[in-house]
Amino acid sequence: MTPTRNTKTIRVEDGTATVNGWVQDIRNLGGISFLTLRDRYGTVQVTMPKKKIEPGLFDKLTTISRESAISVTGEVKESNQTALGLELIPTAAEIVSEAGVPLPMGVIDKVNVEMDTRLNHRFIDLRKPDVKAVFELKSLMFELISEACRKNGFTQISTPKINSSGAEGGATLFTVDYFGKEAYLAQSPQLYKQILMSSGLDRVFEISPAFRAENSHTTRHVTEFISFDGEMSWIESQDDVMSMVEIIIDYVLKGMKERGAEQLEILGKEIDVPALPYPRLTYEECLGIVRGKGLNLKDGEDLGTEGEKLVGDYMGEKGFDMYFIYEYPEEEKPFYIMEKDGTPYSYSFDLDYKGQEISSGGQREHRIDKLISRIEKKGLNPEDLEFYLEAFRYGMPSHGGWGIGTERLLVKMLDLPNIREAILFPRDVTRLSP
Ligand code: AMO
Repeated sequence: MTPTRNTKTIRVEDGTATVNGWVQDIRNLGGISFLTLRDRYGTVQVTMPKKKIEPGLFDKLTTISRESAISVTGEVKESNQTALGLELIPTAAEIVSEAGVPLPMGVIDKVNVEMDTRLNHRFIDLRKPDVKAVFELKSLMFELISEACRKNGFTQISTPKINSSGAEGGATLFTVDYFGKEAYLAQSPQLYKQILMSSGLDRVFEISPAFRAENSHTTRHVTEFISFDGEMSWIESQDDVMSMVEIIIDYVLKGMKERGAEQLEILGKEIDVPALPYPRLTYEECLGIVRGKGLNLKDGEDLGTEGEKLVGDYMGEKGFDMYFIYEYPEEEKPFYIMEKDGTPYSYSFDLDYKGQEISSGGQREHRIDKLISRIEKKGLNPEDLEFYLEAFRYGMPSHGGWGIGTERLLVKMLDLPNIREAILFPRDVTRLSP
């Protein structure tokens, strides 16, 4: 039987082989025609000298529309004219599914297609090797995150995405009608990963969708993203959390560089792996930096996109792409973050990568009385969070954790211009389909 090969596994020694793929291009030069067959890994040239190919087969393969899905069987011959060093002389072909004409957008044409058009026809956009490469790299990133977590004793968890309360503030909650009751899509696994700290599963991680009703039309906000969350018990301070985050990020970046080399080459990108430990700046220090660059933020004010970018420029000039900003004003941070007693600050941090926040985290308030005061201070009703608070009443260890926006991490790693480039089917204020 003829072996089925792809453009990565096909060899001259195969003698004959079947290759499945899409018709990328056909060139008819009179006596000879060439069909470029593309699959997941690359392309192979199907060479058709008119005199040597059975006429019905020749006609079939030279008139088929571009991007049709076909299966070609033929002799594998050495060739010094092709990148693979071989070509396929067809003996049989099956048209698995013919592509309509015209195509909604081109695959290899060198015209700039609007992002909206690309997203509307994402399956065809993904036929472009560089678009596909991003998602192969995203898959590798998830593999590396899981590996790094397991190596450090973290257990993978899954927590509910339809909930009775939010955790990250009311403004970005999506409401769902849950059999007549009001429910919310999870903004993060925050409350559940913390509850689990009281269970003895003392290091947990989750990679899951997070939903934010974020009415922002920017290149870094979407309404559904994949969050990588971690939570760990028995910490002495938030330093323990920052150290863990940097160990994991370092593992991921090194792994991407090594194991993603082929895809990175398709993209023409290199990943720089910042040295450990990542610099740590206090929020106060950052205020000084941005003020020095002309942005007059008040004490306690959020650094915002502009401030983050200015700190990024400052750190970039010093050769640092990745750095922590810690001890934010407690007013800026959610109720679950521990206050730095006697100061307006908190045990919280962000990890910024090339001038953009990719992660937030911190030490949590595990003392029930203080936690309840913080909930009230934020204008929330502790009764609505009773399912969460109960876990703090029967022996809750000190703990802390982080949430990383995986697409933001990937965007910065690959210098992509828009978060939508890192999401197969993005959801934003105006997009709900495909
Ligand atoms: P935070 O709300 O800062 O923290 O979110 C964590 C990280 O998630 C990413 N992110 C987003 N990515 C794309 N689009 C959005 N709309 C969006 N919103 C957030 C960012 C951000 O740094 N529970 C805490 C984390 C913790 O303390 O453990 C939380 O969710 O990269």
